[in-house]
Amino acid sequence: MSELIVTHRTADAVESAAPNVSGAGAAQATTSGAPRISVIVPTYNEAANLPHVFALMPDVHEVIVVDGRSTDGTIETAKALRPDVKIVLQNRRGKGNAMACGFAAATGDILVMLDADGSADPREIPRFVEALLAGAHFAKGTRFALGGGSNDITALRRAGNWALNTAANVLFGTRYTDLCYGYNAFWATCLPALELDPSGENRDEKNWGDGFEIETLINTRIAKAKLDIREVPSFEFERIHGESNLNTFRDGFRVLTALVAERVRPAADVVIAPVVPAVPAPVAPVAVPAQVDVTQADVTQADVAQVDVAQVEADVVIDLTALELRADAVRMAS
Ligand SMILES: Nc1nc2c(ncn2[C@@H]2O[C@H](COP(=O)(O)OP(=O)(O)OP(=O)(O)O)[C@@H](O)[C@H]2O)c(=O)[nH]1
Ligand SMILES: [Mg+2]
Repeated sequence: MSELIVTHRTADAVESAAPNVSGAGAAQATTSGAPRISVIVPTYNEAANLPHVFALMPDVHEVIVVDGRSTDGTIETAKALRPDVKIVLQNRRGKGNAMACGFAAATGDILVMLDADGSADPREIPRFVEALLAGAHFAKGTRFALGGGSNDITALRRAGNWALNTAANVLFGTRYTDLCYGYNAFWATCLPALELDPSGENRDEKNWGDGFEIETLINTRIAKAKLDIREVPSFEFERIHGESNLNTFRDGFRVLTALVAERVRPAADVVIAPVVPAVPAPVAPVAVPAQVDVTQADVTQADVAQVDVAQVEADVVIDLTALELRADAVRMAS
């Protein structure tokens, strides 16, 4: 299982002070207790790649596969690999529509966007969660920061991404380094600011926003809502099996169009409450070794209740399930 280096405890629930907050999940900016993580995985003929992707998945609240009428047994493979997987059938075409349908079906506090082709490493999920627990609304993956990288991107796509990224930063006052990268995570409370529309009858076509421009729509709408954005270094691997669905010029043009359209489109009429960074609660100190590896099997609530979080916070390596136990213990202690 992947490990999460805990530097922050989950925040207590906070009520939004904003009068015109609306939409699902808008009542509070963060969650009480350990956050539930929903991983949304869009799939179009990814049966051969799912064994690799699922094998690296950390312990999460739910994995949602949003399928776009695959013909290679993607859905059956997903169910066989992970009986608890949630399958969502998108109602139109395109990755953007798949993501909107997946977000709408998610029940977690944190939504993680994860490609199914083996290019995104699920073991990086804790990094994204950590940025969100530290106070970000939106944790944006980047291949162009220290610790990130790619062995998939071509020189042409790198140049195109750079140009579009620069345009986005000029138009929206952002400091993104990797506009066209789809590995991101955000608090579910931010969904109203994204104004995605997964409604409507089944149709074998795309609406505007249903294609690969989805990431640009999310990045720009998050910026327009003035939310807290933090970049997270990420390494992109080569697609393992199958063909890319992205067309460099056609989809690059959709991204450019999205930048212009979003610049003139007003921001969503919602206010998303700030994320309260997790802070340590006062508990009785105990002596702890400099480096403690904690696994789910090792941790009991009684153990956790005695730990001086402030003292060991930087040194404790703990997995996601243990984080949940710790949050319970903190609530019991306070
Ligand atoms: N449900 C659904 N998923 C899609 C659709 N198009 C692409 N995907 C998925 O979205 C993810 C990203 O698509 P890719 O084809 O890998 O495109 P990309 O990663 O942007 O481009 P590459 O760098 O060339 O791989 C993959 O998991 C695809 O299976 C679609 O129309 N519907
Ligand atoms: Mg890909």
